[in-house]
Amino acid sequence: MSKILFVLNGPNLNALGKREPGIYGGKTLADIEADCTAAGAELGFSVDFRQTNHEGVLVDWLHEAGEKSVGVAINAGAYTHTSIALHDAIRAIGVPVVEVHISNIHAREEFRHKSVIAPATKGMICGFGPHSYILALHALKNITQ
Ligand code: CA2
Repeated sequence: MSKILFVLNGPNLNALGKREPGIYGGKTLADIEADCTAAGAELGFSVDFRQTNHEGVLVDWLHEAGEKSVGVAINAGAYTHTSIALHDAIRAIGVPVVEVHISNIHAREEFRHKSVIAPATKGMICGFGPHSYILALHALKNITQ
């Protein structure tokens, strides 16, 4: 049976492909899920892909990932910039977490430059559009070998 990777998505990512294509591209979250499922299978992983608009649900899913998965890719959306609860949850679990962003957060508004979860993660991939997710899966393959 394949090892499981969780790919977790935070607030407003369910709107991808419907607005702001100039920043986030034209793919929907369902398109990104299909790409992650296919790339994960090639890397030998089963991908559990989820989205929520609620901070506490992301905390619960991180804890679940700590029990059921070998690693996590997370795009925490705007909670990236605010959530000490997510920082603590990432620290609390024993599996590696890779932070993902579609846009280059450092090239945008100043309030997006700081990620409060980044110090708790193995690393961050940002700025490559939806391909950032695929790069994160490759990073997780590399660090979970
Ligand atoms: O670049 C990323 O992946 C972000 O995590 C996306 C978040 C943003 O708050 C972060 O700073 C960077 C936004 C999620 C999607 O928001 C949308 C807004 C309008 C239309 C479609 C999506």
